[in-house]
Amino acid sequence: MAKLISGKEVSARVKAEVKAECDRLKEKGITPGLAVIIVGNDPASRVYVNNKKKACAEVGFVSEEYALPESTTEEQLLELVDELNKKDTIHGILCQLPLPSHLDEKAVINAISPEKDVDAFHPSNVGKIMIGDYTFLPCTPAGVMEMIHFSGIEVSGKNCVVIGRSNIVGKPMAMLLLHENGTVTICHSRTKNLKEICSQADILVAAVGRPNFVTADMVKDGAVVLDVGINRLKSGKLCGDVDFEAVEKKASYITPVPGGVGPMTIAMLMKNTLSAAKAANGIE
Ligand code: L34
Repeated sequence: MAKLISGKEVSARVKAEVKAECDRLKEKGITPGLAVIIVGNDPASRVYVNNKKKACAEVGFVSEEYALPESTTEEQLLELVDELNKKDTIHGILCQLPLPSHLDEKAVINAISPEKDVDAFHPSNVGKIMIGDYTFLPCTPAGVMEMIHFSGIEVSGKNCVVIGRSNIVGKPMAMLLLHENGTVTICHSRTKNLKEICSQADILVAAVGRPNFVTADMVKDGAVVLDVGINRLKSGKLCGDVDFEAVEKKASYITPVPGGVGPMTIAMLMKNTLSAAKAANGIE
């Protein structure tokens, strides 16, 4: 039976560290500030943004929410980003994705000042990650790495398989595992022999966006299984990409959904915002 890696527990530890550092910054008169932009009425985005605001309050940051209507034009959105880029009290800017389809996500990401890009989605931050010289790590992959470290799991020399190749999760996830000397394979919708490749994995990361995609026959005995998926079933129930009940019987470690990678994403966002506030004030 696998050990559960609790995102609730690990994220609480990360947030406690961030809070302690935030308290020290406040003694110097600095309060980290995060601006969160949300466009339209996506109910999942609403939940995630609320959780981000709650985390800011927990660690002592100021958060500003910019909730824009579905009808917002690209020009209006870029204007807001520009304003926030110039605002001294704001150290991190995040535009919650996905955006309504008439808005160009790339244009918005490119407009955010790389110093305030706490998602690490800007091409200049993506490039820095590629060469292993970074200020910010993208929150979800960084959260997965934090769970691996917390559990004392060694990545070096391990077969790591990432299912999914998105810019937000799959690609940077593979890069972070590679930086720790994992032997990394990225699988995607065109991959042949998916089951064979996955069942060789010592560390398996699922970021597909399909409920129960990873079944027990795809998992090696004793593998570490990290589930990035958050799928909403018709019943309203949340589930990951992994068939949890069957896979937990084979894996050595597994992350749950909810209460797994999701809370870690938010904790790492707090960590990035703290780093941005420190950098903006010439600290470290
Ligand atoms: N710009 N867009 C930007 N940055 C991000 O880092 C994100 N992401 C993803 C979607 N769009 C984004 C998030 O914030 C996914 N994501 C995210 C954040 C928080 C949670 C899940 C995904 C989360 O709090 N999950 C809870 C359950 C929440 C619920 O009840 O729905 C959990 O326990 O998994």
